[in-house]
Amino acid sequence: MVLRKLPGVSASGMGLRLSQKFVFLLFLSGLVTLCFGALFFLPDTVRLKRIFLSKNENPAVTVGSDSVLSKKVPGDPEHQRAGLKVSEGANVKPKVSRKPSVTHGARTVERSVGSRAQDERSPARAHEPAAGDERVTSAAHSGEHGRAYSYEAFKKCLLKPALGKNQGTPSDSETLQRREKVKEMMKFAWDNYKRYAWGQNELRPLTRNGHIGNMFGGLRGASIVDSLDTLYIMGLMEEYEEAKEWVQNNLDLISNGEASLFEVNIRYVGGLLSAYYLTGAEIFKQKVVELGEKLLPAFNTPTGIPRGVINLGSGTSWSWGWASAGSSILAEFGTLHLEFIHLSQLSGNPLFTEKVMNIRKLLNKIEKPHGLYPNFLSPVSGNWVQHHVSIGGLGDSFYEYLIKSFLMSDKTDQEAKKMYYSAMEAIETNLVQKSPGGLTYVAEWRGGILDHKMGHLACFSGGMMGIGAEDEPAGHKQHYLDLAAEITHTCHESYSRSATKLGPEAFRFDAGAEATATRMSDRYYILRPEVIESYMYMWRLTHDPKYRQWGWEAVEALEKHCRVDAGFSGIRDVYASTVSHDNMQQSFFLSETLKYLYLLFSDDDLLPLDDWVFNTEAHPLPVIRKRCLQEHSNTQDDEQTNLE
Ligand code: DMJ
Repeated sequence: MVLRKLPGVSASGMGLRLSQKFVFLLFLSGLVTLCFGALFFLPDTVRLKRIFLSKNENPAVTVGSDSVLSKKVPGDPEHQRAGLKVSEGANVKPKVSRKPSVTHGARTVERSVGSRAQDERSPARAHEPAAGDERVTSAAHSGEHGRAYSYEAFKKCLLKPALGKNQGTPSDSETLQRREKVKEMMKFAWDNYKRYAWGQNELRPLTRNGHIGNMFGGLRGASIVDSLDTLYIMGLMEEYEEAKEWVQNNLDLISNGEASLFEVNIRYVGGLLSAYYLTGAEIFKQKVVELGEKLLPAFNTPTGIPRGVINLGSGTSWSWGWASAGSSILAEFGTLHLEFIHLSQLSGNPLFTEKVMNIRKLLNKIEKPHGLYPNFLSPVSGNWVQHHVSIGGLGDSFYEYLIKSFLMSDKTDQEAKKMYYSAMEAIETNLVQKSPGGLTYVAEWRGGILDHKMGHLACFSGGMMGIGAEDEPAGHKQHYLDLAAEITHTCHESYSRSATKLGPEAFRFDAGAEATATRMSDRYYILRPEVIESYMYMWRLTHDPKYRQWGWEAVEALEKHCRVDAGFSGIRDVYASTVSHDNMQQSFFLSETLKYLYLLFSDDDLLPLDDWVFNTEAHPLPVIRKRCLQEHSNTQDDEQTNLE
């Protein structure tokens, strides 16, 4: 209908005067307010009320945690907005409190050897109170967010049985014997932990006692949680049952200690998640969701980039003292994605996914020098703090989680894929080098200047580039496979050039060095897995027997130099034929090193790579096949309804 403007009649075409229109609008807005107000008096069960009011019933101001780039607050602490605790009950107005960050003096904490990302633990605090979030309590507890997770549906969506046709038992006797040897090493490491350090975090095999450390915020039993899946896949069922029972009865999550968000995530969250997916035991699901919720306050920063350290009791978080200008570490906040996506899956709570997608969004948008991702980022401004780039410590598992996010999403997460391949391109252009002796290595980059060093931690990248080769967009699959093989070869060289046949913490390619450590402080080996991890992936991808051979050399070296009377220990100098032990059996030795060795000597159908993705602590997490899961859950719902 075309409205014609008549003389003396207002443009509305309704034939009303301005004053009449005003009265009419007043009446209309009064009516709307009245109707909306009436909703509050309806009983909770009325659908209309739930539709209009549910979201805001318990308003939580999640300052920073949900903020995205547009909400970025300048670096001035005055601008850091504090999150709010939500009062119980509906319609309680949130109080907005502004609190500048408080920087405390650095405290001396023990040297950490457990992380690619962290070499020192002396956190200086920058407090920001935990923000309340109306969605923190998950469906696993409240049943508010979607239907309960269906383990049955998950099992149906796997392409193959998790443990293979025959637990991955290899048919040739030599490989079988080697696999049995690795299993014996696991049992030996476990038995000694159990005997001398049960319930503590790690075993000190020389002094025959336990170690608690300060990475896990008062949580105990790191070796137990880290070992659950390894024991299970090796068929050490009695030991697995002991471990499960300990989790059930003794894993106390009510802790008030200061934890590394990264370490708790990769070891505890990762360990419990994979134990749940492999066994279906509800206790693991319950514990992991509860623990996941305790980590959420770390994201309450102006950008939503979490800080490195969190008090699991109060939710207060702060940055590592050694990280320049209160920055967060790329390999720490970039290594949460896999676990947090699964936390949302299991709990039905989308908050976990939102937190990591926010990190992704920021990293995708931010300008990158030469396409590279520096290792330090301010959680306040969302800007890079220093231009140090490394595929080893501080950066490493961020890249790993990009490609694995893509694989774990059943290859639907295109953003992760794109970011991964552009990062690889930038790394290849700027960091990948060939030594005079023909060894390919990945150097580090400090504001445009190359540091010709590769850390043991960086040796995981052979395996990573290998699994990434398949989906390389420009059809350069073989190129990436070759690069992966060359890097793995270089890392093997770092082992074979030492007296012990174990590799140093870092090796160099300058001043005449070729894959050897030049500094005393780089000569140690602490039972790390990365080189063996790459052998395992390269074996699966190529079936070149040299990878099994190299793995076996590592077993022999571990047995000869690291096995002591009461467990396995790291060594201080890989070039000394008379070794000095560091008296520590790291939990990742049980979780990663021995697991990767066991898989190396197993058939490929034990944890097949088209169904499982390993987190950075070697905990297998299943590929999420959304449509399939939905279909099977629907079928289950229908069956349920038919029964009723
Ligand atoms: C493990 O905890 C993980 O692999 C982490 O990503 C890096 N450091 C150790 C093993 O070296």
